[in-house]
Amino acid sequence: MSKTALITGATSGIGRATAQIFVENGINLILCGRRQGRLDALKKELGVYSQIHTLNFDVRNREEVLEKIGSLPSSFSNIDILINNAGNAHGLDSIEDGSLDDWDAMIDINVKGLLYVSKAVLLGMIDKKAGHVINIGSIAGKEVYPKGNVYCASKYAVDAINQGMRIDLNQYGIRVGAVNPGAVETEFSKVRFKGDDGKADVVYKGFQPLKPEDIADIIFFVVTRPYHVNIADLVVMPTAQASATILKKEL
Ligand code: NDP
Ligand code: 8X3
Repeated sequence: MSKTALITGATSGIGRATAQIFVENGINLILCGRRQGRLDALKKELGVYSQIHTLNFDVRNREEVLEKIGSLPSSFSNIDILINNAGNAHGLDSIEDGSLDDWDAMIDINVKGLLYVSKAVLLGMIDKKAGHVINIGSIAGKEVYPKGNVYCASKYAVDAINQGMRIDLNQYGIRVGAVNPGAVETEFSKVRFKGDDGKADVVYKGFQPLKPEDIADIIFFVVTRPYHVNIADLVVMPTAQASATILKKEL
C-alpha cells in the first residue's frame, strides 16, 4: 500500500522539492503552508502522480494545527512520514540590535510550530507503533555564527528535540532523524532579509550552493532505507562550504 507523508513548508524550497520527489515515487502527500495559491497549484501539478491533500495553516497557531491535522479525511489520516520542514530565519543582527518580532517569529515557527505539528501527527504513529519523523535542522543548529544568535538557538533546539524525540519514541518503534543543510538557494534569504533581493542574492554569489533538490534527494534516500535502518543525523553542505562561516567564494 502507498505511504502517506505530511510535509510542512511545502510551498517553497526544500519542502516543495521533497514533495516533487515523493509524489514521483508514489507517496501520497499532505502538503502544508500558508500560501493557498501555491498549495492549489501544487495540488494541480503533482496530483497527476499520486493523491494530494492540502492544508493551509500557520504552524504558530496551535489550535489550528491540531484542528486541521486532527480532521484529515480517513484516506489521509494514516500518516507514515512527517517532514518537519517549515521554518525560516528572520533578520541577521547582532544580539543587541535584534528585533523582538524576529525573535518571536523564529522561536514560534522553528521550535514551537515544529512541536505543535509533531504533537498532532505522533498520536497516530504511536497507535500503530510505526512511523518516520524527519526534522529539518541546519548547520546553524551545529555551529553558532556571528549574528546568527536566535536563528541558531532555534536550530539548536531542533537538534535537541530531534534527539529527545528519538529517545522517547524508541519504545514505539518510530524512526526519528534530522537532515541539517548548509547553504541552499531557496526563498530562505529573501525571508531573512525581508524581501531585500540585493542582500539575499549576495548570499549565494561566488560559489555553487545546494539546490533544494539536492536536499530532497537525501530526504528521499533517508525515508527509503529498510525499516531497521534509521539515519539519525546528517549534515549536508555545498562542496564550497566547510563550516557555517567558511565558504570558498570566487567573486
Ligand atoms: P523557504 O523560505 O523557501 O521555505 C520555507 C517554507 O516554510 C515555506 O514553504 C513557507 O510556507 C513555510 N513556512 C514559513 N513560515 C511558516 C509558518 N509560520 N507557518 C507555516 N509554514 C511556514 O526556505 P527553505 O526551503 O530553505 O527552508 C526550509 C527549512 O530548511 C527551514 O526549516 C530552514 O530553516 C531550513 N534550512 C534552510 C537552509 C537554506 O540555506 N535555505 C539551510 C538549512 C536549513 P508559507 O510561506 O506558504 O507558509
Ligand atoms: C540556514 C543556513 O547558514 O544561514 O539554516 O544558517 S544558515
